[in-house]
Amino acid sequence: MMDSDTLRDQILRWSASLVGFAGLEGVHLRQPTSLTRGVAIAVKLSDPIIDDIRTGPTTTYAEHYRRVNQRLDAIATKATTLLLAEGYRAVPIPASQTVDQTRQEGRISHKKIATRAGLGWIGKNALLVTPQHGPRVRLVSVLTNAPLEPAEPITVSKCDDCSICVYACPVGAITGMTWTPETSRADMLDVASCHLVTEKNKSTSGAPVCGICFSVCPYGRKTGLRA
Ligand code: B12
Repeated sequence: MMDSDTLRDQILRWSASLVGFAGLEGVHLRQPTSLTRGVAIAVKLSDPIIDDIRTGPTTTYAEHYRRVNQRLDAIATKATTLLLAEGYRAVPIPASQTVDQTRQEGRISHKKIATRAGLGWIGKNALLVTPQHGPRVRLVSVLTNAPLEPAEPITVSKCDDCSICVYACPVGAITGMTWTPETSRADMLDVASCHLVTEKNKSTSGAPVCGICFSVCPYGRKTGLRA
């Protein structure tokens, strides 16, 4: 029998920064599943690397992005192996995989699993913002039928009147709308403009990244932290 604390402690020992368990009953996912729990795993990004993102992504950030994705996928694979060995079903969702290019969607939204797992809220920048590290985290998820204790979902944004990310976006892709679980991504973000700029950055930085909207967030910065 895999209890929640044992699994959380093990995943943290694999050097994850945050772990939470989401109850998936009644939650709409792009790819429907009979699995009832989502394990949300976050790895914190390096502050000096993120602080260096000013007018656009650096090659160091692009490399960090790749390495952190590899680390997240390795942690998710290990957690899956552990759950399978205990007799449960488990499916790792890749950190960074777009399965629908037209709609720009992954198989499952890590951000949705993460808010349901109590890790944070969706900021005006349309990213998961955690109390501990702001939006300076990357995410991965594992779906399972293990009877893990689900967290209290987070449903309220703490961005308040802050709009720093809205003004910082180089292509004006962020609308500034305050998130609730009913807010659609399209209400918050012009995905086409954001996608265009991340693709353009591939040729200069080496990866489809930007990062300005999470670099400027006061919740992640060591100076001027709001909470
Ligand atoms: C496709 C994709 C993109 C596309 C589209 C962006 C987007 N926001 O969807 C493009 C190329 C533009 C992009 C850009 C970026 N991306 Co991207 N991207 C993805 C990917 C692969 C899929 C996203 C997806 O399926 N979206 C579908 C929509 C419907 O869902 P969503 O946007 O995830 O979340 C909405 C809903 O879930 C809802 N919601 C949240 N909780 C709940 C709860 C309930 C009950 C309900 C009903 C709804 C709800 O709120 C959100 C906003 O409306 C994910 C990885 C993944 N599998 O999740 C990474 C991911 C979202 N990207 C990420 C990042 C960091 C970026 C960039 C900063 C680029 C970079 N790395 O430098 C930019 C920032 C864009 C931005 N401000 O949002 C991170 C976000 C980390 C974080 N702290 O949140 C992710 C999670 C990758 C990862 N492994 O960490 N990305």
